[in-house]
Amino acid sequence: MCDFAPLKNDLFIRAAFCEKVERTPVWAMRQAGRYLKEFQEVRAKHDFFTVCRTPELACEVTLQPLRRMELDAAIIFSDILVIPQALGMEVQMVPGKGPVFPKPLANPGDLKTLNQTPDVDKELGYVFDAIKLTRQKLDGKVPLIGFSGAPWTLMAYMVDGGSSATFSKARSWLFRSPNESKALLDLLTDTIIKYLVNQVRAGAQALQVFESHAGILGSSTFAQFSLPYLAKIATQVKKQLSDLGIQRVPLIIFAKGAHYAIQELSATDYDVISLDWTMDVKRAREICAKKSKALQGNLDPAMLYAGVDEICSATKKMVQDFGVTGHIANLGHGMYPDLDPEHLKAFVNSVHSASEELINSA
Ligand code: 1CP
Repeated sequence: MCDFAPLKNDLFIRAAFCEKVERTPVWAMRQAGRYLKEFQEVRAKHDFFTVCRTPELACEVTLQPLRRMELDAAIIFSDILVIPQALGMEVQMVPGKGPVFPKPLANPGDLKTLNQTPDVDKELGYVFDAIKLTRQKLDGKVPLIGFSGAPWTLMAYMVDGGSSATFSKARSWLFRSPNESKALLDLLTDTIIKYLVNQVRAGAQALQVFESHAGILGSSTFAQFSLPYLAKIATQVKKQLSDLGIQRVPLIIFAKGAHYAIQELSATDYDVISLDWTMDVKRAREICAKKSKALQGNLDPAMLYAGVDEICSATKKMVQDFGVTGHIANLGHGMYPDLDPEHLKAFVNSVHSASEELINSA
């Protein structure tokens, strides 16, 4: 591992491990992205995956939101779909449409077209290089988060071939071809474990796993096709990092829409359970406090369309609902492209002021 500057602001790490903080740390999913005009300027010159694959560009867009506001963490700029690419699939990012797979997995027979033994260091080395460069440039300002898509969410894109409201093709696999689905989920899980461990070896100081499409699975389908893989990722990443003698890093799970699984998720090795805005904070707190898990979230991103005064009062209420121990403030999902950066800034500043007020009044 490289030598990097010590952390000047470790609020995020302390909150993730439920340690004492002097204010609540805050960051936003998709804090780098299209709502920033400086990001759009980079994107006007370079294709989406060129930005991901060029460490100087990925580093630059990672740092852009930190120049505008007092965020307590950075997240490396990349995409969850770099894993299907590493397994040999083509993915295009079509402006206005999102990700498109020209040749999705049409039937389970297509599994044999995937690279079963991907060389993660070779195929995804550009992500590790971007992480190293960004750690250097951050110079200890805030921690750098690495991430991956979760197996089910990646399978959903690989089978449906792009965004979908229902991911009905991928869901049909789960019921018509459960064994082949599990073979695909196993391949993804093993690849994700290597990918996340190597992100930490490169310099990532926390990891988030995005199960963005948990909500379209029912609780028993989730229990069969998502949870075991999520659990294995956390256990194995922790074990392998410990075997390598690397200091523990917080692991965050964001299973969007998985209301029914908060209890089960709190029994895995993740340190932080990330809530979307539809989830009940009080209930999640009760469940997770028993397991000493921290929570992340969960302001409705659409709240940032409101005026600054409304944003401040909603944020204050959110900070009070979660309490100041074991809470990382975030939105309940990513920033939308047409949100005003100044409104995100109002959210960030309100988290800081409301949590300081709460701590000082205690
Ligand atoms: O043309 C563009 O610039 C595309 C916009 C864009 C951006 C800015 C995409 C396409 N991906 C990203 C970056 C990205 N994606 C990050 C960057 C780091 C940061 O948070 O600042 C991260 C963490 C992701 C993760 C990601 N990609 C997820 C999980 C988070 C979530 O939103 O649930 C998912 C589902 C994707 C797939 C994807 N990539 C891009 C889009 C528009 C989508 C979503 C497609 C869909 O809605 O189904």
